[in-house]
Amino acid sequence: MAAQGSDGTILETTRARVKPPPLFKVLLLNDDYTPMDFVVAVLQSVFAMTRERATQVMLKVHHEGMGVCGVYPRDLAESKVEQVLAFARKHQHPLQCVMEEN
Ligand code: TYC
Repeated sequence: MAAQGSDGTILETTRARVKPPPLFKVLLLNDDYTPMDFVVAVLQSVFAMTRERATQVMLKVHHEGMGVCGVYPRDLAESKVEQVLAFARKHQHPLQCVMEEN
């Protein structure tokens, strides 16, 4: 908030608080049809994971139903989801990917 001083200067009476931008988790969902090695390849190419890390995440999704691929600002999360879905569609796999506010 601002107030006017007696000499006309503007005084800041409170500090401007700017919220940090919201972050979104990108989640991969399990299904019964997408091959495991395809999921590993997607995680490596879209999320820049090593083969070892991608295998861990894929197995977590396979056993637990979903898993976090990464946490990003909105635009980047939307782009990652689109890349995964486009790649899956292109290869006719039903792999699903969603984002959720953190
Ligand atoms: N459940 C799949 C299978 O047995 C593998 C899989 C893992 C699919 C992770 C999707 O997000 C996924 N072939």
